[in-house]
Amino acid sequence: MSSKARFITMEGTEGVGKSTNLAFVEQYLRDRNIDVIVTREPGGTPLAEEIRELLLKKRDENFDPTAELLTVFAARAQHLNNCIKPALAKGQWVLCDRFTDATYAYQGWGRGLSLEHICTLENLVQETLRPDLTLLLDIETKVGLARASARAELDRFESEEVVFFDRVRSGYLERAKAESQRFSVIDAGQTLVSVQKDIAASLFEYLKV
Ligand code: Z5A
Repeated sequence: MSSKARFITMEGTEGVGKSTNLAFVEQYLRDRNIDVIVTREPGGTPLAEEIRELLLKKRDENFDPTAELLTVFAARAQHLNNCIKPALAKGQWVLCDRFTDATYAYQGWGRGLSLEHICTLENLVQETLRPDLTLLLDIETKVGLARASARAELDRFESEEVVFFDRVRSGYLERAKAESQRFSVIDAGQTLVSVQKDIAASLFEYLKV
């Protein structure tokens, strides 16, 4: 395994079990003496967390989709330059709960914004930085929503219709197909034990390289 610090992201739709499995991935890496920081998007720095609150808060005024897209990338610029890049430069691995694949999936496929515009913003904000590995937890929309509905209060995204999440899921799967080297797609509809067995197998293969 090369000593280069890696940037790993975890993605998926509602109720897919990202939070649960992020902790599993962190422990898997730490058990192998990998110095890893765990962060998330939107958020990851105090200012970016404030922007996250803006994005998730339900309000009477419609959040214009283009304004939403620019706000997501504003948070990302802050997070990248103040957290992710400095950590990677110090040799720390970065495990991030969602990143730009979420923007393609939610703002692109979900809201119907131009994928070319998203690509332009991606290049502007990230320059050449892209995740090295993306674990995509995939679940049938209705099963995921049933799991997520157990949560106390739904935020602005969680209040969307089933068809919205179907589009988001399709977007993620399209991206995984187009970049199969970077993505590992995990069937998140299985029991937690089986999901984590598949994640461990995927990480094992990845760490061999
Ligand atoms: N967003 C965006 O639009 N554009 C962007 O560029 C970015 C984000 C970066 C916040 O994200 C919102 O931001 C997100 C998209 C938007 N909105 N949505 N929706 P977030 O990641 O913070 O929000 P989240 O999707 O709600 O993530 P989460 O908190 O990690 O939830 P989760 O994936 O559902 O994970 P969980 O809490 O671990 O699991 C849910 C429940 O299922 C829980 O009770 C678990 O115990 C249970 N669970 C987990 N695994 C299993 C299995 N295998 N079997 C049975 N039950 C299970």
